[in-house]
Amino acid sequence: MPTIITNTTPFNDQKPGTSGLRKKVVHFQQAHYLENFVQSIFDSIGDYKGKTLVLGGDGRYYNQEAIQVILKMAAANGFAKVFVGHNGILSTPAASVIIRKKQTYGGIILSASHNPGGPDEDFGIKYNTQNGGPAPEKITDAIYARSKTITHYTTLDTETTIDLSHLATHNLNGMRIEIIDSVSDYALLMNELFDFSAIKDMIANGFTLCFDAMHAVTGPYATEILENQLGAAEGSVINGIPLEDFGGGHPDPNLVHAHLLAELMFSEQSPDFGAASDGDGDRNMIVGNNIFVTPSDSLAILTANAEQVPAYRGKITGVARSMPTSQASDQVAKKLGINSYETPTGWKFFGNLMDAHKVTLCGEESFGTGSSHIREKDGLWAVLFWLNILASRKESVADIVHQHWQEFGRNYYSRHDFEAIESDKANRLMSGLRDKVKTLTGKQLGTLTVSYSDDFSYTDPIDNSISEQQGIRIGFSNGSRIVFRLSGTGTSGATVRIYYESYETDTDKMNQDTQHALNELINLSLIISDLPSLTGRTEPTVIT
Ligand code: VG1
Ligand code: CO
Repeated sequence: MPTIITNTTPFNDQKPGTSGLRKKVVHFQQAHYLENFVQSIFDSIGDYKGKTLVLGGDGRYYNQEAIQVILKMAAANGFAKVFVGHNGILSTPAASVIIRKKQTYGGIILSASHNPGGPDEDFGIKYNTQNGGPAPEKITDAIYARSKTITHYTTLDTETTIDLSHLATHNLNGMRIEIIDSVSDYALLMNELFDFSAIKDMIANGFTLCFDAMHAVTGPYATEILENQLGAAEGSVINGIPLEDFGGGHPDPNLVHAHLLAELMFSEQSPDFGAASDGDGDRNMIVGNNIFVTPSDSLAILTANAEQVPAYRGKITGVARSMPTSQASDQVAKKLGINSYETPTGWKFFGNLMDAHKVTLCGEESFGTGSSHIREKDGLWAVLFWLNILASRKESVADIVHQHWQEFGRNYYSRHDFEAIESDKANRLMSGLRDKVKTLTGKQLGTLTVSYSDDFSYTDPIDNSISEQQGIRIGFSNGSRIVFRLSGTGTSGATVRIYYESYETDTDKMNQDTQHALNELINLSLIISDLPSLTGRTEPTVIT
């Protein structure tokens, strides 16, 4: 029988960040903490009684326990049905596929994405709505408000544990639970979008690849699609078994954290193509033999080559990028005569544009690319899009990238992260910048002239909602930019992110070292922000 639990401290004390609530596992393990947040979600999403939910996570530590808690609460709160991924596993994009395909009311995804996992590391929870995308700010704000005042939650008074390890159906106090295959609906959709037979032929003719699943959620998805369906040699997927602590690694697909793959791709033994994905499978890194493709370039290249892919041929209405993402995709949109949008960081801002058919492709500099096939970014989808282009153009990754720069110009791009900075110092840095940008426009800084400077504010073109203070932008008359913002996904201290971009159309200057090409902007950013004196740091923690 449903019971109501009262006196439920501790409450959530933090506004959910860029994608959901993320905290240390021990924080979630406090009595009532997870329950309070789940009840806050239920209390903020409208009339869910008798409806269906999707539930799964990236397999990190505490995934299984949290699923049992949520199932009992969903039953006690009156949901009719829950689809749960086999063994509790669902990648973020697969959850989005299933919400859309089964037309459920929404879904709960358990993940802290690229953050490390394990008893001393991070856990997270996010809610997706019936379009399959992250809840918009209106809902996340309501969840947060509720989580601060909640006084009770409803759950079942039972010790029952649902077996997640078999594909079966269960009845929990009148609610139906269906344990479903985590991979099949997703793999089927990928088959519909891409020319699998062309990719299969390319692989059969000797094309080699390496996919690093980083012991995170994409292992089973990549093994099924790349090895079983497309015929890549066994062992092409490395670190393919999901582990609760991701093998002790940081499941973030970049050259720093996926260093084994990076070393391979820049060695004599390099396969033709390399890729990696993150904790929950929504990010991707693309690497060719001796060449790393920046995520911003990747978005631009996919857009420029969409004609090569059956499902996208003649169907691209526009492309959207998050504000800190380089302007490479803007160049392509201009040439193709399609829409282009600049949104705040976080996938939730793309949902309205895709629902309204204003854009087809979306991307972020943080290794996120996706399309309107779902409402989340999608790591393996980006890998398959690249493989489809390679199969169709029959050129190498390096050739395709170099030709792209020749045609559209090259946007040198880098992000410098300063991690674990005391929050008050980081806030002081940002408020100082907020004041400074008011007077920078028109000023000469070194060899550069500031053409605009502001704290980015976004008005959603569909629902007119306004999101303010989304990052400091300083744009220069030659197309270069510096962007400053604070991370919304960390769990200890603050992370200051500084993004640099410069635009080069001179073909003789297109093969410089990136950090060298951005040197003037890097020095300037430290002067403008006073970062060294405010934080005591001079070197970033991570450069991507
Ligand atoms: C980071 C990225 C952002 C991305 C977000 C969620 O956010 O910069 O582009 O949308 O992570 O990605 P922040 O606020 O730390 O910069 V994921 O793969 O964690 O869903
Ligand atoms: Co992710």
